[in-house]
Amino acid sequence: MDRRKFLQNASLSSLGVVATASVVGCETNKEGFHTISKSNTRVVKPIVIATWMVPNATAKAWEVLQNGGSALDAVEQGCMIEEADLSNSSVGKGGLPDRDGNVTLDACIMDKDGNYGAVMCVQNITHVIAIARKVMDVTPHVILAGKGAEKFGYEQGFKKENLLTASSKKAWEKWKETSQYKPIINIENHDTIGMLAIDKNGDISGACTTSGLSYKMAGRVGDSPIIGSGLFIDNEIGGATATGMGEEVLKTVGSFLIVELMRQGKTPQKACEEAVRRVVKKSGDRYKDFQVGFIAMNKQGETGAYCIHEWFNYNVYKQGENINYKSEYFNKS
Ligand code: SD4
Repeated sequence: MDRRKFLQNASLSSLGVVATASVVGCETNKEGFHTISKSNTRVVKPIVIATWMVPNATAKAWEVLQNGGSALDAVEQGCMIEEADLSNSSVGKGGLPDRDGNVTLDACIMDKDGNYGAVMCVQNITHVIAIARKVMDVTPHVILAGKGAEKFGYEQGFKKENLLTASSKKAWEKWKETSQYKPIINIENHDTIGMLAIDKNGDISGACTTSGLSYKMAGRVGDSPIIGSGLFIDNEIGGATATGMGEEVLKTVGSFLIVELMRQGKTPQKACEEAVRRVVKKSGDRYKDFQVGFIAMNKQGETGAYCIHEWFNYNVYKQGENINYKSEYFNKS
């Protein structure tokens, strides 16, 4: 896909709504897509939405949903595509390391019943999203960190791997020449994947996986694995997920905020805009130097996205089309 071929989101954000109807129920339209109707809107489903240009990941999630899989399986398998993609230097194997040269990964997953699993600061295992799912499914806990999470991963059958690829190692060695820590908007933070899906039953789940900010301090954890910050799902309302400077998302509990704003009646688009404005307001002038982007989807299948600086983009897969959209943004100066 041509990276420059973006579509503007604003006018398209509610394309999930395809017709109006006064009935409430579930049926199949003439294209074979299942629809739900709530109050007087009818919504096409399934739908997948993910941060950044990750068409292979959304395609995988879509395939799972089309085969009748759950939103939970879809987001897990979709995220695993990026974790295994060595060209994505913000996620999984091939992720850029911390200052000491160690690749440390964060991930979380949340299901329709409000269950949550997360791992943080995990080394030597590629598919941390799948470990997060195991934390949710088979432990009495919600979060496992560091060595404990890694040990749990091996116990669950995950294999040990060197996550530092030759090109990431080269980039880190170059960085060490100056050792200057200065995240660059849309470059250094690019491609953390946050994904939301709504399945044929109308249930929503989400997942988020990242290697975090490159050249971070050892032990640093961002927003991505933290419930309510990097991801939040409420199956009554919808879900939201974040990308960009985790420290700033954490301070506003951005994803939870968006879901609560949707609960109060805001569209996903308006809720994302409000969350970005909160991040900006809290930061004083600092927002000029960092990016934060949110995506959201409500129970009706409407989607939204907003960010601070231009060039955040996201993929939506629905009605058989996998499209990358350019997000609306705050800083027009
Ligand atoms: C973090 N939010 O660790 C992540 C980084 C990110 O795209 O989203 N990169 O702060």
